[in-house]
Amino acid sequence: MKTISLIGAPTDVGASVRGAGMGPDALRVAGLNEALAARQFNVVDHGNLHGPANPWQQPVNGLRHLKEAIDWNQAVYDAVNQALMQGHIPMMLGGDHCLAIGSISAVAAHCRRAGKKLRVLWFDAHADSNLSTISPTGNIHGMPVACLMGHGPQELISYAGHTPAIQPADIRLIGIRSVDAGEKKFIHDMGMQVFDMRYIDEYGMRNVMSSALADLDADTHLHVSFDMDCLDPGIAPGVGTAVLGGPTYREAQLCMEMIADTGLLASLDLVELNPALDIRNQTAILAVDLIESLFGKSTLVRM
Ligand code: EXY
Ligand code: MN
Ligand code: MN
Ligand code: MN
Repeated sequence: MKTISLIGAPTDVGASVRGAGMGPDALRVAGLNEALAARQFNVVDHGNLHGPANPWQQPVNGLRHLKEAIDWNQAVYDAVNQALMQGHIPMMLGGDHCLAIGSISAVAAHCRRAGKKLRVLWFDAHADSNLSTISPTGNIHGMPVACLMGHGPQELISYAGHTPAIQPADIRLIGIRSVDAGEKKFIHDMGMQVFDMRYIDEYGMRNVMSSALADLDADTHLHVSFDMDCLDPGIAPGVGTAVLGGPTYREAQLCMEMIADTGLLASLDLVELNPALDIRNQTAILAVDLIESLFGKSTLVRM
């Protein structure tokens, strides 16, 4: 039986809207552990990591809370690395999306050790590809993709032991609909594949996911970094940076089911859930529902 390691990372230091630090416990209250156990996984909940409090400061040199973000990401890196070493599937429960720097750096280091290929599916309303010099906010949760690609403060780009942690060809951005001008240029310069909402509208989620999952093989480590603000705020109001016009419930379910069908999912981030802005924990309940599908629960009746 496969083991899933739940790793809570209760912080919002990467954001300027407070509340994402309560995400891990909201997911537990919504029944995450029980839902995974029902999918025939051994679930080990490591509880919540510890790190610095949110000092609630203005950005310095285009970066808000850099020191705190470094410390939290180190804690996430260590915990995810340990889970991978044990052959577990790490599930990092955020927390804001800056924490994906630590978790995906650990995954990248693992892939290098194991000689595996890496595919990261980054579900988000945002491109998270800002640099301190171009960010309109200085919020580090708007920068993890750039950091993983080697563009960011030294400490945030070097957890994996090699820089950049990942290559542009390793990642697919899905659901994007809010991109700053500087990010757009960065994405084009890097040559990343982006399935933005216009693309999803025109080609349909099935085709998008077929493309995003193309060219995987048994040697591929598939990582999903799921920002809850990817979803339409009509179904997922509990996020700090909501953007209208995201995927519907069925589109999101199709994504999860198509990923499950590959049998390659090996690590996950579930981030940006903000219980302070949620309605009766509905966004956490939705997250658990989607995670069940990601781990193989299917509504499929056809044989
Ligand atoms: N692009 C904006 C910024 O850099 O401030 C918004 C980023 C929001 C990031 C959210 C979590 O994905
Ligand atoms: Mn994000
Ligand atoms: Mn973002
Ligand atoms: Mn986002």
